[in-house]
Amino acid sequence: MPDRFDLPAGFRWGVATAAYQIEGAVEEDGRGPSIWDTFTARPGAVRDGHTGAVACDHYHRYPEDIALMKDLGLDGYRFSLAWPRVQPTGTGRANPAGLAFYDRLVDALLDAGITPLPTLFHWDLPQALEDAGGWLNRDTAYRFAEYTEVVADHLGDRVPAWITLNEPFVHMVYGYALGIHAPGHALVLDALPAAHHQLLAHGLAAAALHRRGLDVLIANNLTPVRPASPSPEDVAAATAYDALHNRLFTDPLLLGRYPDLSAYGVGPDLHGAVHPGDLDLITATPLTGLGVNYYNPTHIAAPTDPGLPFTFVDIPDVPRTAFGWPVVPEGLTHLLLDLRDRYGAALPPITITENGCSTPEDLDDTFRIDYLATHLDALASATTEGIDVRGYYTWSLLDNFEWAEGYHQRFGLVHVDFDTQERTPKASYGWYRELIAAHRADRGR
Ligand code: IFM
Repeated sequence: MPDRFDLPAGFRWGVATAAYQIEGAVEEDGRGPSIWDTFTARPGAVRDGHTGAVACDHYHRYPEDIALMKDLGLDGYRFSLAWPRVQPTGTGRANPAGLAFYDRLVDALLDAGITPLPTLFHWDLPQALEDAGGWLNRDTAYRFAEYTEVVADHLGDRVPAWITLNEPFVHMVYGYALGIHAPGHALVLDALPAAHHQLLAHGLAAAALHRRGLDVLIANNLTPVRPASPSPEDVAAATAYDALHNRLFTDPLLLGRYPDLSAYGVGPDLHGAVHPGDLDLITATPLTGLGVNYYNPTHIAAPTDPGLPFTFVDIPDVPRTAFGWPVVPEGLTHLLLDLRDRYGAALPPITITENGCSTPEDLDDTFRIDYLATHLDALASATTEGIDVRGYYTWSLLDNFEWAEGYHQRFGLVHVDFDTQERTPKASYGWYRELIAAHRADRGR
């Protein structure tokens, strides 16, 4: 008997991936270098010196991967476009061979009955733009709008909905504040302009999509933040962390203002990055949907050193993924209820644009099935409380390049042998297929 969850009719089932994590072919057909090509070449930056040069070779094997998706019975496929494939230096004339790859991909998806849901930016900035300052440079937002126009003009006849950015919080913190991801800057709070310029880019791109009659989403990595204790110090620290992780990237979009960052000694113009009129630009095009990437909650206590106004606290007595991330499915229900409490009528319909876990390289896969089942149950609880959730895209279709962890963290429903590129569906793949079929049998498409 397949698992069943109380999710609405018309609920959309999908999987998610990203270009640099699966495509490979980094020097083919005129693709320009991205910040991840540069970063992975830096000794010690990525575990065991792994790079995305070949990754899952999806650039050549996409027909096989789409056949796997068709067999799963998916409604939608979330993937990202590599900006440096489309505009090798991040600006100017498009690279026809780069666009042709996405033509082939989109057409093959549509032939398989799968709706493409592309993300425009999933962290692989053209290196030439980084050389000009990357997301610390306001001009990158305008270059992003130009790139959006190029791809929307090219694919907008076949692709109805677009995600502008993936996890601008993670890109800012890991890429600009801590230096763990490309482009590798460790600027701590001086990274904040990279948050605003990404949001400005979202606003400009959203307007360009909207002018073409296309739907607009953003995929934010959100976490329910809880204080380690009811003490005023822990509560204040949790409020400060929540402002940085969640509100900084969602308040401007839904409320048209930045949250209070005074706990960080930062004013509302984020170190001068916010110009008059910017917040109007960010909110001018309402989101068709909010993409939520959920992995785990965060527990916070008062700071133990003077650097930042919070400290992370372990969540005790819960299972952990291979990455060491705590598994707390009910955190997803709490997160969605928090969003409704916070934004009320301003909250657009939600799509879970990522959720999944890394596991050891073991085809038994019970851990992943439990993870997905418990999170879908938590999602169903939120929908029965009236939260409008339209779909679920599990991360990820394939084991792939997990950024600073290289190929060590395996998130796929499908095992990839990175020596031979052989794909082997895991038990969770069969479970997900049955689940989708059962949902359709119960509720219709
Ligand atoms: O692999 C990443 C993805 O690129 C963004 N969200 C989280 C995933 C797992 O770490």
